[in-house]
Amino acid sequence: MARQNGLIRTTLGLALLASLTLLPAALHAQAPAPAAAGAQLVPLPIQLPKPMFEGTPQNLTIPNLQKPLGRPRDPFLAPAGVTNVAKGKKVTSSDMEPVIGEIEQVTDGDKKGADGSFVELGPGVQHVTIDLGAPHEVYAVLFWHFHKTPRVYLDVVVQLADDAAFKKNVRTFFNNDADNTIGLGAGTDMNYVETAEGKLVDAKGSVARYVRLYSRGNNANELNHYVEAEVFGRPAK
Ligand SMILES: [Ca+2]
Ligand SMILES: [Ca+2]
Repeated sequence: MARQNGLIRTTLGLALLASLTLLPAALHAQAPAPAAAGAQLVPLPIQLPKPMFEGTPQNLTIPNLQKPLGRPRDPFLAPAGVTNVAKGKKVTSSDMEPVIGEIEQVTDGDKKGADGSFVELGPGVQHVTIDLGAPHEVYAVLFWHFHKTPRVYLDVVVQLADDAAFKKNVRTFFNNDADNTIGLGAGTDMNYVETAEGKLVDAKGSVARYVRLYSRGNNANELNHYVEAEVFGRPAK
């Protein structure tokens, strides 16, 4: 009986803990975004590279593929003063000896997309991790795997975390690994065609020091590429 009581206490304790854990999330969901409380919202100062191809590819047989918008992406609003805080920041990777190029090219500011402008990582699942150097409020992650020709990169996942090993406070903001090949959980986001606009992922002002991007090859080959990755944010208060 004593044992049973102990079990009940433990269960109640866990239930209480769970409700306490859920509470801030529920509050956060209802509260206006931090910026909405008086701060001025302006479009992100995004600088796009020149497009390297025109039109929309029709022959891609990729499941769950997002239809191209057919016009420029809508401006993404964030507090005034938010900039690309990833430029020149340290990048590490699951493949520190790239097939082509250097890992530093992920944040070197060159996003032109021609040969020589991207780093090529080995086949299969690979990731790159950007260290912002200190905790930042992150509003958006914008990245170009490759935009010389239309391609679809597979199992794209974007995460933020408090530590370089991605153990502490890991948050996922994009995941199109529908069948959980990578093992980070099945994602519900759509596949998309790479263009000069890059892929913009809303990170909702979350505070983090580390940003990680996963992929698992693309529709043309098993290799992984990065032209550039940008993180729009500002130092956390
Ligand atoms: Ca670059
Ligand atoms: Ca998959």
